[in-house]
Amino acid sequence: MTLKLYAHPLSSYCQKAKTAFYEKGVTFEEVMLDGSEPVASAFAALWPIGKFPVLTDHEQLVFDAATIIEYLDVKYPDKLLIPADPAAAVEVRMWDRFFDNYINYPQQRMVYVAIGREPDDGDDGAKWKAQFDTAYAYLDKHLAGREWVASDRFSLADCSAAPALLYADWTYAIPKSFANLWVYRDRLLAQPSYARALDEARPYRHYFPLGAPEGRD
Ligand SMILES: N[C@@H](CCC(=O)N[C@@H](CS)C(=O)NCC(=O)O)C(=O)O
Repeated sequence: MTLKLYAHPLSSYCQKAKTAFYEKGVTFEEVMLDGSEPVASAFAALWPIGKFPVLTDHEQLVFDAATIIEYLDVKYPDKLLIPADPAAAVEVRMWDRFFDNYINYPQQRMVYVAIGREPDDGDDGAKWKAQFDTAYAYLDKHLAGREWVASDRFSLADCSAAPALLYADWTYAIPKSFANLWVYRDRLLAQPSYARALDEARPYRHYFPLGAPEGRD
């Protein structure tokens, strides 16, 4: 297999990348990063930054989930996840950034505080919760009358949104009053490409530090 994705199924950014592979029907080998050897040492040598997912294609290394999806679109242009039209592509990339910066970022901070990896401000995550409140409200408004977040077709931005909204809700529940957001989250969960990535993570759910709630997937 030429394409190797260094990943862990539970990781939000890995699910984002895997959704793109499944959406496009591109086969790859998942190299499991669970801390065990010899993969752990090989990965540390390959990518000392240590964040995953990382893709290798022969000698080519591609890091960052969004860039991996860009790379797939260039190499396998059959079903583009970033529209060919430059203005439409800007919209898709912009919304991809929304999920990384304003949903995944506070979500990761709350988890990292919970596991003691980052300092606890002693305010029960008030700063991050306020960011979620703002982002949820903005998204709910944006999604009115839309099927997908950034394009009339499933795109990079939806690959980003699916795991981001799964874990955001687990971390800081999305209020039921945000009906557009809930319909969109449910639509993402039902998308076969994401459903497959999510199913592959089920055996590892008990590792989610804040506890995986029942019935919210
Ligand atoms: N900007 C990176 C972020 C990747 C990232 O934060 N991955 C997490 C897993 S979801 C990770 O590597 N955590 C391990 C660590 O921080 O050491 C991307 O888009 O791929």
